[in-house]
Amino acid sequence: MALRSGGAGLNPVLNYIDGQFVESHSGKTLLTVNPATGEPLAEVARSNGEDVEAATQAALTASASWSATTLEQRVKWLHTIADALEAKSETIARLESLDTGKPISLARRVDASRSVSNFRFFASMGEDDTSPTFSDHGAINYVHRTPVGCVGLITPWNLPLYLLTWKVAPALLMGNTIVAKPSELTPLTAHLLAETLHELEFPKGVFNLVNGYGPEVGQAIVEHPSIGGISFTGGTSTGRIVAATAAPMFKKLSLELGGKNATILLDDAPLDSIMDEIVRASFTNSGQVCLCGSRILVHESIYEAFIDAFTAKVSALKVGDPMNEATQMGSVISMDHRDKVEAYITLGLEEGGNILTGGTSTQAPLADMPEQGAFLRPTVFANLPISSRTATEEIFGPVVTVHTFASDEEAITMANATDYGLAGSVWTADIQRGHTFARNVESGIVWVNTWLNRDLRTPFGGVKQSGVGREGGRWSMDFFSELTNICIRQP
Ligand code: TXE
Repeated sequence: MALRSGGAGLNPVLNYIDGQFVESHSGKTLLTVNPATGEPLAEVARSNGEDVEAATQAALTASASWSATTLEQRVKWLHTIADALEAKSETIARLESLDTGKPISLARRVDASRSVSNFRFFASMGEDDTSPTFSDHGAINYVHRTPVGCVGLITPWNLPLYLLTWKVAPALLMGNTIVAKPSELTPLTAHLLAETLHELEFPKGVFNLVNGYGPEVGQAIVEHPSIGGISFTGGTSTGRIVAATAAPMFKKLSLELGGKNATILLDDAPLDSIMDEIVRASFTNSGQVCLCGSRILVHESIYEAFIDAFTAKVSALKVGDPMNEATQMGSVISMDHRDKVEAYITLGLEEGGNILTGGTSTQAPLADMPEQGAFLRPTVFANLPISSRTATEEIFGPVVTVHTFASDEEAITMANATDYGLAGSVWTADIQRGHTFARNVESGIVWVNTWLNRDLRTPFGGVKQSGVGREGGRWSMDFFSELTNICIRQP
C-alpha cells in the first residue's frame, strides 16, 4: 500500500536498507503525529523481524568493504556528512519541532547544531587518535582496534537526531556497519539522515534504518545473532528488557537510561545570577531530557528567597506554539505521555504536595492552544517528602519537586535517595564545597555552578538504574571497537 503523506505535506517515512528506500515487508504502516496539534504528519513503515533480517544482511555484506577503509577515509566521510547536515539545519529544526512539539528555537539551538557537531567531533577524534603502546620485559605492546562488526543503535524520542548521530558517528568512525531504529514517535529526522547519506552516495548497506515499534523491531535487533553490539538510549524499564535479551548472547551493551537528577543549592548559592540556569535545568524540552534536574534541594536559609524568585520565573515561561520563535516551552511528546505526567501531578497532591505554579491541563489550562495539543504548564511542587513516589520516580515531564535541607550531609543523603544516578548539579560560591559534593553524589555526571555544559570528550552515562557503560570521546571509540593487545618480543 503506497504510504500517504501526512497533514504537514511530509513524504512517507520508509525504511532505508542496502541503499534503497523501501516499505516494510508486511506493507504495514503506523502514523507519526504532531503532538502540538494532534495532526498526522506522515505514514511510517511498520517493520518487524523480516525487515531487521534484511537490514542486517545488508550490513553484513557491506561490512568487509567498509571496515577495509582507512581511518582517514572514514574521517573524511564524517566531515562530508556534517557539512551536508549543516546545510539542512533549518529543515532538521523544523522536522524535530513538528515531531516532538519542542520549540523551534530549541530544536535549532540544540538538536540541529549538536547533530552536526557529533559528526565533526568524532571526525576530530579520528584525526587525533593515538593507540597506546607499552614496553617492558623486552617486549613492546600495542593496542589494535577492530570494528565490533554490525551494531544496533536504538534511540528515544526526546532528542531524536541528536542522540542517533551521537551513536552513528563513532560507530562509523570505528568501521562498523549499522542497523538503526529511531523511536516510533519521532522518525522524521532519522529518515532525513538516510536521505542525506543517499544523496552523498554513501556506501550502500553501511547505514540501515528500520522503523517501527520497539517490541516488534527493537527486540528483533537486540535478538539478532549477527548484531554484535547494542547501544540503547531510553527508559529504564525498556533497558531492563534489552539487557535481559543481550546479556546471555554476550553482546557489547551500552545502556543510557532514565534519571531523577538533583539540583542542589547550598546556602551560599548566588541566587540572583543563577536563577535562569536553574529554570533551564528544570524545564528544558518540557523536562524531557534525562539530564534535567527534577528535584531541587535548597538550603533552608535561602528557601523562601529561592521559592519566590523561581516560581515567578517559571510562571512567566512562554508555553505555546512550538513554531513561534518566542515560545520557550512547547508540548510534551504525546497525549499518552501527558496523561502519564498528569497522573504524577495528581499523585503529588495525594502525597501531600502543594502546587506553587502549574498543574494538570484541567487545573492550569492553556486557553489558546489546540484541544488536541499535548500541552502542560511547568509545575512546581513544594512540601513533598523526599521519599515520596513523586520525588523518587522518573516523571520525564515539566514537573519539579522542591525540598529543603539543613546541612551538606543531609543534602548528599537526599540527592542519593533515588534508584537513579545519571546527573546532578551543585550551586555554591565555595568551589571546595562543590568538589566535595561532586565526589559524594552517586551519579555519572555532576556539574558545579553550571548545567548541560557538555565537553564531548568526557564520559557520559549513569550508575544504578540510569544505565551501564559510558559513551563520549574515547569511551565511544572503545565501545564501538574490539581491542586486541599485540605483544612483540624484541630480538
Ligand atoms: O523510551 P523507550 P522512550 C529515557 C527517559 C524516558 C525515556 C523516554 O528516561 O524514560 O527514555 O524515551 C525502543 N526492545 N531517556 O519513551 O520506550 C523504542 O521503540 C528494543 C534517557 O522512547 O525506552 C525506542 O526506539 N527496543 C536517555 C527506544 O527503545 C525497544 C535520554 C526507547 O524507547 C523495546 C533520553 C524493546 N523491547 C531518554 N521497546 C539518557 N539517559 O540519555 C521499546 N524499544
